[in-house]
Amino acid sequence: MNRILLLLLLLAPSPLAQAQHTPGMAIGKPLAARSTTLTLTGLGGTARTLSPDEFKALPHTAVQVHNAHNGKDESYSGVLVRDLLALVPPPAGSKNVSTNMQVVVAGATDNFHVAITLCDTNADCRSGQAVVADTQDGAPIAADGAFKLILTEDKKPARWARNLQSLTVKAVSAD
Ligand SMILES: Nc1nc2c(c(=O)[nH]1)N[C@H]1C(S)=C(S)[C@@H](COP(=O)(O)O)O[C@H]1N2
Ligand SMILES: [Mo]
Repeated sequence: MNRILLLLLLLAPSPLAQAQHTPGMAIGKPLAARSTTLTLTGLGGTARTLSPDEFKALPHTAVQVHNAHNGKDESYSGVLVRDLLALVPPPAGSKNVSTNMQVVVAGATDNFHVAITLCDTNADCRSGQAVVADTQDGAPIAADGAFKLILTEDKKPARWARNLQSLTVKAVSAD
């Protein structure tokens, strides 16, 4: 009798085993918390944190991309990084920094970071677009977080950031 009970206990799915198989969790990707807010920080430290609802209210752009990583064509809608950075302008009277020497560091919840340049965000400089997407195929982005950085026309999605939670403008120096 006790043996049967023990057997049943061993066969019963443990909470730990269930946690390892949460539906929607991508296999093969490291565990990352789902991003739920986006913090924008401009030169000089002006900062603003947007909730998904505040983000949704901003003008959106639709993009069609080929994801070379999974071989699929994907459609996203989101806000141009350029428009987001316009929400955190440098304080009046701050030192002028050449646009060539400003980078935008995108941060994700799993501590993935990628730096893009202001040229990457500027339609007058680069034909590809830099967009923070909040929907994919018309639905809120699920497993990849509330926000995902997409750079169209990159050959690989290596600069795309899932679970994006911050965009920080930084001035870099030549030495
Ligand atoms: N948050 C986060 N985003 C990330 C990464 C990561 O490790 N963490 N890896 C990057 C790299 S190197 C690639 S190739 C693509 C892979 O995206 P996918 O697994 O969604 O196809 O995501 C990019 N974005
Ligand atoms: Mo990659």
